[in-house]
Amino acid sequence: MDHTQRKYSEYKAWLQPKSSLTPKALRIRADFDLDFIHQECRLGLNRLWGEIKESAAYTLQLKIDDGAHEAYSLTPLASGFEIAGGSKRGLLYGVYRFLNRLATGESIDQIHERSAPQVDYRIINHWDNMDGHIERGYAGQSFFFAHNQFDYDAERITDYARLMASIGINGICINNVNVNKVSAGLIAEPLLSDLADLAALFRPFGIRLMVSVHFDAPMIVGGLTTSDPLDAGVKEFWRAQSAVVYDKIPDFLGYVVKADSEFRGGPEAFGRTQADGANTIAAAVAPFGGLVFWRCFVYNCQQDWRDAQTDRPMAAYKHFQPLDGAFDQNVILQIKNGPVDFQTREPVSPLFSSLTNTHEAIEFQIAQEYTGQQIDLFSLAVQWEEILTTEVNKGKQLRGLFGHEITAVTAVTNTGNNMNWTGNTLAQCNLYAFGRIAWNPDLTAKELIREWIRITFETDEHGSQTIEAMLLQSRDIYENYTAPLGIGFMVNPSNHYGPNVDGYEFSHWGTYHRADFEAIGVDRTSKGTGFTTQYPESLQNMYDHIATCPEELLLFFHRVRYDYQMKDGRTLLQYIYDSHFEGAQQAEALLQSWETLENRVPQEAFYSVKERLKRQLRNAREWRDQVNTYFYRKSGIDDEKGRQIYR
Ligand code: GCV
Repeated sequence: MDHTQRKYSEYKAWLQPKSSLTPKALRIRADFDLDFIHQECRLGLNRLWGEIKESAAYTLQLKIDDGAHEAYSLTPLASGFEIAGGSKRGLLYGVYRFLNRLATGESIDQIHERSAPQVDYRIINHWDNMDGHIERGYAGQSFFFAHNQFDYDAERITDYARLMASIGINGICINNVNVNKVSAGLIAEPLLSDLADLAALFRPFGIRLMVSVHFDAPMIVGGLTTSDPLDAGVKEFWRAQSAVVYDKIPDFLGYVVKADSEFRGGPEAFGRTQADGANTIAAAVAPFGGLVFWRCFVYNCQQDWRDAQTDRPMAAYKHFQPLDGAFDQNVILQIKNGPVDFQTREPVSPLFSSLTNTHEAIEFQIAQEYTGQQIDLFSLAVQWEEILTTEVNKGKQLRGLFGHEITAVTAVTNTGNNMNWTGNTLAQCNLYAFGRIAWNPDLTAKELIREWIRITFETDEHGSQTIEAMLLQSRDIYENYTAPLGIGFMVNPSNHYGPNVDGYEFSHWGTYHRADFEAIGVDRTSKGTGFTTQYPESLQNMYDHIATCPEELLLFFHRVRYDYQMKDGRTLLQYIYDSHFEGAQQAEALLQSWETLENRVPQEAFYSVKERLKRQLRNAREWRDQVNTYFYRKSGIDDEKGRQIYR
């Protein structure tokens, strides 16, 4: 990347210079041994205010106090300001938070905050392959790898590390969970030394690296004839190889493992349990304080569509719930937020309410695989707020498990080597929001979106209100024109963008809507596949009964006739027609709103977002017409309002 690119405003993301702020003359003083943080603070103030004017009359004091490890406090004093952290990392977070609050336009003396994260591990997962291609990547190629080796620009990595640390991220897994023969070698030389060099760039920012490992590494890397986790040679391989890794990178965070999933090897291939597999690897990293993030995305991806008994959302619970309590202390089960796969609308995975003796990580997807691929606008903060405030047990919300059962928050990132990191500049908001909710799940979508707009753009009232309204509505709009009421999928197979109502209907992936001439959906109640029985009783009852099931999840839980009367009196079919017509209209309104922002946001961002909103509109119309025509052809029932449905 050349230096002219770094000048683009979108590259700076939420760490923007500001011309409208009033600088304050001050002197920064730091305790002994805080040079790096001092330098970050100075750099940040210079960015916001221009060159700092020194004044002995006002002191910005940076210090370590006796607070919790990652906690910080921001306190205005009589003639100065104090940023304190429970450790260097806590102090660094305090400095970034202070700078971000200044960037929103707050004056120093209004800034008063004490904060500590609710979970210890806040992690970004890259699905970067070593050939440079990113699985489900919508923002270019990897900025870590190319041509099956490390290939990065150290300055960009430093900028990335700062961006991530500024929102509280403390762990990054750099490679795809679908590990291949090349990336399996990341835990051995010669790649390991390169990994150590990369880890050194992240270290000052308090970010520890992880890699995804291949379950069959004992065979691929170690040359053994088995990967059976109970085999003595296999255990020794993991122990010895991990010792080599930790010798090179003492603060290495650990491994992510996708096993027995989508054609990956795993313990079940050897007649062993998920716990046998996870514990063998965990035992190898335990002496070094390492962790194993063991993914629960385990299901039969070779299902016969004729088989109506097997119900994919039930799979993770079936594999893992019976093993509650059987995992070692340094194993964290990494569970996708929903039981299927990052759809526009799903219930919360029943594993969260049913594992009580196991460390859990919730896995979100910032990459918009099924939610518009960073072309269509989709504010994930809105979706995450709903997920986090969903009741999971006896009135307790999912976010109430943070810091207890849930000890880590992870997400598949939406970044790549595009100059603006995320392809769509507005998708930076999702990355920002992720870090912030991982730190504090009580933040609302509205707060997060506002904060992001204020630190990212220097625009007028109309500009910020327009962007805020667009982002806040974006999730409902996308949902309106795509698959209705939690039914999911209906996307083009493989690339997962654009409509294809029956695209997955006769495939082996276990994702069926089973629409016929009078009804649609899978009965997942206790009288159907039994999926609802995986929830605590009160939730089971709520989901079981069509009258109490949240309407937005109607087609996730129930098989419903097209003439079923919705709460507002419309039939299900009419609801589908209406929401699709409305969604396409709303997509048009998004474009019109954005067009009013010319000269109110940086030019590159204006044109690139506009281009994407045009593509979104084409996509929305295609979804509207394909979905409406599909249901018209199935049901033979006209739209009550006589709008155009193609025959
Ligand atoms: C990395 C979905 C995606 C896959 C992904 C998988 C996973 O199936 O389509 O690309 O693989 O999830 O989360 O492991």
